[in-house]
Amino acid sequence: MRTRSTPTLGTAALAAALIAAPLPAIAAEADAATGTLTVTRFDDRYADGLYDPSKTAPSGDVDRKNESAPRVLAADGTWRDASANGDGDFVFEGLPLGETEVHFLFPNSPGGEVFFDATDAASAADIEQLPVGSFLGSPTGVASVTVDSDGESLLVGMSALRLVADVQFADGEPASGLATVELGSGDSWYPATEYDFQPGTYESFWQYGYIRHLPGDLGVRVTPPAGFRVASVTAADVNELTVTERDGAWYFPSSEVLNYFWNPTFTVTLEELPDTTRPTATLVSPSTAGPFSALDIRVDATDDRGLNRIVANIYRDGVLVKSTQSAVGGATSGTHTAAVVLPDGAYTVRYNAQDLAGNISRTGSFSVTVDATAPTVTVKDGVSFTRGADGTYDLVSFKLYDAGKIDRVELNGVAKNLTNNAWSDVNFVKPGTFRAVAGENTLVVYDVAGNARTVTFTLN
Ligand SMILES: [Ca+2]
Ligand SMILES: [Ca+2]
Ligand SMILES: [Ca+2]
Ligand SMILES: [Ca+2]
Repeated sequence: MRTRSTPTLGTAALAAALIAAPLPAIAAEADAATGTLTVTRFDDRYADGLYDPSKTAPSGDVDRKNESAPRVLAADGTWRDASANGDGDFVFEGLPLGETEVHFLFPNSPGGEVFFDATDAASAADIEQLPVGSFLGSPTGVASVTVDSDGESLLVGMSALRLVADVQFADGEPASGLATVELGSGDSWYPATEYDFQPGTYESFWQYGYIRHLPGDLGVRVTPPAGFRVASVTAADVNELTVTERDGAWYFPSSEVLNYFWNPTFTVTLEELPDTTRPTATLVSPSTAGPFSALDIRVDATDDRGLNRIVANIYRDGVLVKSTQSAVGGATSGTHTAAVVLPDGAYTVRYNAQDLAGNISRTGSFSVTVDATAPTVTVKDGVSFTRGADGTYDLVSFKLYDAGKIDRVELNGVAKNLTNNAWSDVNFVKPGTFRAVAGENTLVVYDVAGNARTVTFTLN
């Protein structure tokens, strides 16, 4: 809690004020028309921008007239002085007509308070902040009044409200380094800067220190970082304050603030925007239709926020025969692999990925063939093809068969590529042809899927 200090008017300034007193020559002009200006100033302790001592602030305080004398710069360029009368008002009589300035020295100068013109105001929306002027070098709030012979009255209030915004993420972590946090009062928004010593806490400053706010609706608005939105805004001092939203900003009425020099705090909570972007899933393997002796499945996936799982399901004739998946645990990229053994046949691999929000990627589909059966090799009959029997031959020919197609053979380690066909042949093998040798020979027959059948035989 602070106490209000007296105006910072030093001895030298007082002396200067006396020297600047009205000049007798001007005051004595015989028929000059003059006017009277009555000034009332008040501390807006029930902070509604109006002078109404019948209303009580949460602290128990009420509006109170302030008897620190304003200084009047009359239309003739002279400074005028008046003491508070019995009602606590200042009556300046005999003022020359015309534009007149009324200066209010800051109790905690400069800028420790804000002055506002509440003359004829029906609500805080009608008050107007006084610009900063100067009385003998000291900053003042300065009101301008046109004095006429009917007399004028001026009602000026003083407030010292501060405003702070604590901005945090939903997990309570401070939202540090935000580009745009603004605190508002009157018709103004003030960019707020973050305290070095308190991350996530923002306040508005001007050349004289903290911005002091006009009574009325006190507001905050925040531009959340990309991917976030404002989840909630609350405000409190020692009590919870009533916050309402309009036009993307949040306000509470200053009349709820404990006292007119208090420092209420907004708490702005940011949350991540919902994840509406689905993952992408890519089939890395198989990359051809096969046939494969076994399926090596690999699906890679990515998501903007985090993956839950990657799935690859295998169908045969539209019926699910095998389901495989990997949990990813929230990483933004992941890989699912599965080695699947299946009966021979034609299959469809259907694959996708799901993110943590439940969005599912486009489901990909890929057709493959499984062939886990090795080729069959039979010795051909007929004397022109084969001479000999039971694994020992002068000449031998082989008939090769594979439903998934014969690809190639190796005879004694030497490869011979064959046109890929279900049926194929290796004919007229005898020592000296096709690397065949007298004695033991080894024939390995491969199908397209890589399955191999090995046959050993002896040539005479
Ligand atoms: Ca008030
Ligand atoms: Ca997503
Ligand atoms: Ca086969
Ligand atoms: Ca081939």
